[in-house]
Amino acid sequence: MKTQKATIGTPASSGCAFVLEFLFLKCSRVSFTILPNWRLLMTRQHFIPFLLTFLFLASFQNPCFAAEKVVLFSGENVLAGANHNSNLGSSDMTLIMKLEGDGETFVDEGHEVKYIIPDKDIKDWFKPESKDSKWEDGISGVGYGDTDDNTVTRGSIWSVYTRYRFKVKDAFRVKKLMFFVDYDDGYVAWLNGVEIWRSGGMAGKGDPPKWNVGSGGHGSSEQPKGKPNKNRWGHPKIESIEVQFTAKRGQAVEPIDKLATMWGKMKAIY
Ligand SMILES: [Ca+2]
Ligand SMILES: [Ca+2]
Repeated sequence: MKTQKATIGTPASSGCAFVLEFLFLKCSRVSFTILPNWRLLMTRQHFIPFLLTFLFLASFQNPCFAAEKVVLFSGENVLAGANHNSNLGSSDMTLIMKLEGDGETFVDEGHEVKYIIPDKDIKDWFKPESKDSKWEDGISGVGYGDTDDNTVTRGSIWSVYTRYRFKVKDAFRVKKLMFFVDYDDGYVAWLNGVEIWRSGGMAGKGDPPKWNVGSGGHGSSEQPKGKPNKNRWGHPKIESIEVQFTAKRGQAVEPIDKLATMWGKMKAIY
């Protein structure tokens, strides 16, 4: 199993953060050994205004400062996955995702899912607040071929969009958030609207792919479907990453039970 560190949407792990850290360390000690001419231009009292100005300008000029952070809420969250096929003649398609925090499973094979087979681009469909009430209901994974999908779609399709709601009791207690994926042929995954990872065959890191883009070839583990199949995540074809995130209170979306209660009250009134 290949494990990597997620870098999309995590400014702290970017190269520019390293440069800033380097400048801060050097400047705060007023050593300037690497940039000796700065000693003539700057004193300690000038350092803070300089650093603030630098950060302000950099936030406009360097996209790494504008990167969105992955957030995990103490409350309702949405994991979204786009599954892309290599071509319309492909005999199989699979996307099974697992998200766990410190060993507690939030999403896995067998989890309830809303899904749609798009025939055009759907703006911001992966964002938590996007409406999915008219999408199909299913059980993860969604795909066809290889008898590894709990929800079987038709073939000859470019993509399937999937959305999974899950609750976290206390996001501040989660130290290690892990994402696992079994896929054929390509995917992009978002947590609460921010991309956390995509397969190597999916170009355009950070941008949602068009609905009819091909993914390049990649085979799944082809482990039989289950709810979940516990053998799946130990298979050598499985890829995993540790997701860097920020914990927040609140929630990405209204809880389903709250929406149902509100709808029930409205029906009772009218
Ligand atoms: Ca395929
Ligand atoms: Ca499949």
